[in-house]
Amino acid sequence: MFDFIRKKVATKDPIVAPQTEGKSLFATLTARMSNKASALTRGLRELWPGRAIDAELLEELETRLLMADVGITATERILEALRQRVARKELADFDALLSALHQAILDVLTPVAKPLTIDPAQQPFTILVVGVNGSGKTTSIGKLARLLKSEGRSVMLAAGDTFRAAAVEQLTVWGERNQIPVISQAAGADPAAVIFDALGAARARHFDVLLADTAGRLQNQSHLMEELKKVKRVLARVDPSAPHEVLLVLDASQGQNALSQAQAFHQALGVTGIVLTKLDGTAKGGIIIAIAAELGLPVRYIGIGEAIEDFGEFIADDFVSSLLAPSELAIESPLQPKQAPLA
Ligand SMILES: Nc1nc2c(ncn2[C@@H]2O[C@H](COP(=O)(O)OP(=O)(O)O)[C@@H](O)[C@H]2O)c(=O)[nH]1
Ligand SMILES: [Mg+2]
Repeated sequence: MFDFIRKKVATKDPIVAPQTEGKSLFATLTARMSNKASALTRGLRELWPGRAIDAELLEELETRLLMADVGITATERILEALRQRVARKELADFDALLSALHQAILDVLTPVAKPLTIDPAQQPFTILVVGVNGSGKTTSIGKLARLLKSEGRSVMLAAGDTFRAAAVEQLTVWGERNQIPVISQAAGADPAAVIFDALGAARARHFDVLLADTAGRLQNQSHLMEELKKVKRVLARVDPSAPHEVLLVLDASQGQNALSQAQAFHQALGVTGIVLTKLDGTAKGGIIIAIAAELGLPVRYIGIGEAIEDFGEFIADDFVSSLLAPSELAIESPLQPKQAPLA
């Protein structure tokens, strides 16, 4: 609990060393995810005291996977793997089932757990950030900028969401927090022009990375996709290899909706990487398994809260551990009875 408060206070100061990066990012995620009522395995062990792993238990698990938005394709793959192991009598007890489940999910996620590599030959390495309104684009840009800066790279931001004045302001605030330049124009300006100018400026000033923010909502979806395609074309005019990454930001709590967004953006723009945000606020983290099984797009980063350090690379094994963690690990949950200190 105090650890949690300390983290919250620390976020006021962006210069403070990251506290939730690497392993501990997933420890935080475990705590935040297992607060959610529909954790995949909650209560399952108690429902099955001393019983063999049978078809009924597998069916219950199947229902829970579907409810956690794992989707039909991935759920079938996972269940098939488990059924085979039950048939081979490899799963003697509940713990064996859990570790088989862990492995089966990992088999789906491992191929997509590909961190973003910034090619230094591409200068600036241009990342076009796309996604629907509210998915967490601007916030993720702020967090990613800090991560890249902490790795010693110079970063510039482009305020390509010109649809709302507040969007430019929000990005400017992230630029100030990270002490990095933001290229912007007035609201209503042509986003392609803003991002074109930014690429020119980042090139001239030898920046390592350019992160371009975009709008998530226009008159309708085809307007949005046309605008984003134009941004891509214009970038390629400055540098034929740009953008080097089309990073799609998805809100995990959107469940199956996130999957259809991924399909639409991928079809229009050729998405090369995914950021999955708001894993802290949902019991539906399973959507990433569905996306992995359906689209196979690389998952680069995850967002696990609003604070600047609540962000990091996607590590499949750690993610599965968070997803399957027993609820007792929900140490930060205010719903958990406080433990008396050991005297
Ligand atoms: N809980 C939580 N909130 C997030 C996360 N990422 C972004 N948000 C919040 O989601 C809201 C929308 O984010 P924003 O970056 O403005 O979305 P955009 O419209 O795609 O640019 C803001 O209130 C963010 O603080 C996350 O990983 N967890
Ligand atoms: Mg935004």
